[in-house]
Amino acid sequence: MTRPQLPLTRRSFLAGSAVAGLAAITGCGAPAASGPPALPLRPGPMTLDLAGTGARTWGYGTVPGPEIRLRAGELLRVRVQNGLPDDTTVHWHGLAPPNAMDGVPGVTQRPIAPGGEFLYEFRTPVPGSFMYHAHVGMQLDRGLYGPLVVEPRDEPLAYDREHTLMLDDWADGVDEHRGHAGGEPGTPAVPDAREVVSFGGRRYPFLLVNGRPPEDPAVVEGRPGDRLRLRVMNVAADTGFRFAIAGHPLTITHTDGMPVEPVTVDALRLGMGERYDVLVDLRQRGGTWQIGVQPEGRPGQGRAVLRYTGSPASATPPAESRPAELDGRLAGYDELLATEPLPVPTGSPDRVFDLTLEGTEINGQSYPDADPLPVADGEWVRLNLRNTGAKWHPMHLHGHHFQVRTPSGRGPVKDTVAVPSRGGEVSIDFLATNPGRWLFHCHNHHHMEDGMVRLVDYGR
Ligand SMILES: [Cu+2]
Repeated sequence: MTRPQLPLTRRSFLAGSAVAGLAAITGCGAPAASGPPALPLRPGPMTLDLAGTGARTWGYGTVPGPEIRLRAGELLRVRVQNGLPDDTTVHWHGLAPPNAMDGVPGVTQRPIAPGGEFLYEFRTPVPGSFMYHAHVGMQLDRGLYGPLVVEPRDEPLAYDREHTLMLDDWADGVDEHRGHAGGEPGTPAVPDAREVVSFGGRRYPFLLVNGRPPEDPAVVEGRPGDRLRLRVMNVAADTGFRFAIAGHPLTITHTDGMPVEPVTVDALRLGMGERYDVLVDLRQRGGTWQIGVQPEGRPGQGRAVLRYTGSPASATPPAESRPAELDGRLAGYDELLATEPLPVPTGSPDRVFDLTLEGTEINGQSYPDADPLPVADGEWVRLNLRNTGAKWHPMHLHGHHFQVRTPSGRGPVKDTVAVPSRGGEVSIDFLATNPGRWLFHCHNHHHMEDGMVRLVDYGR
């Protein structure tokens, strides 16, 4: 997709907002009077080629969908033209748009009917690595997702090339006995179940990187001496991933798009909805190196490959080759230090909610039969999350960034946080500065469909 280029005056921004409000009310995406041309996004039925196996699915033309790339402060204008035989919406995961643009059917907008259109239009002041995806039922478990990158006005990092890698578990449109992800639900990867990190239990026959199975891997290319920036995003429904590159350490610079002090690790762990930006120095002389993508808590492996320019295709590692780095050093949230912490005041928060995650219930309730979490504009809000169940839950807050509370006092700023199982606790703070009704939910889509959702509600 092309990048909208027009810097807007304040006047045209306000005009655009008025149009956006109209679109939200009418649900028909009225054409804007000004601003850059809207990018078309056309969800519809399609076939995804999985190394020769055709998978009938729904997507935005390709899987992942087209990259949307803007510069900080620009106006995102996307006209969704629904070619699906079902209602749809688009959610901008990690961005904090006005509430009416958040893409949650029945909460922030009427769903877009088959054949209908909707114009999403809002400013994107905060740079980072984000995703867009459908937010109706289990549509995201198909191919209805894509990357969204907001570049800073002045890039502080130096690198030669960048690549985005979207990690996914896949079952749509394929015979479930095909594929090579392997393993039945509950098959322990290690003997002691207490040690298993599992974000879900369903069987997904394929593990994909950028829509490609291990037999036909995505290729990341660079020259010796290059520094790569990788934007690694977990868009799976039910699978947490471990990510590592054979022979190449990873330097984390951002989590969920927000900057942290650089820390070098062997591997990443990503719950569903989480993203990490890493820098990778190509210090080998050449060759083709396995990028291992291993599901947490179950067998199988997805992969991509890192190919030094000029290396022969015959040098590609076998699909099942497993980088030893997958067992190497990870960085926990405690080790990540925000370089731009939230401006939380001193003292204590205005509101504290203690939320116990039990199975797929939150404090014994399942959405929509669940109490909203009331907040008021300007408040400092704390969520204390405790997970008594056996699955890790990646909890995602719409419309806000939050700060993970860690001993350093400078924990990472994120929008999705993985709460460990069996008594795991995570505490997060956010500033209620974006009025509306916002979902707070588990990003395991099956858990979300089961009602593992609350509304953060500013009231009226
Ligand atoms: Cu969950």
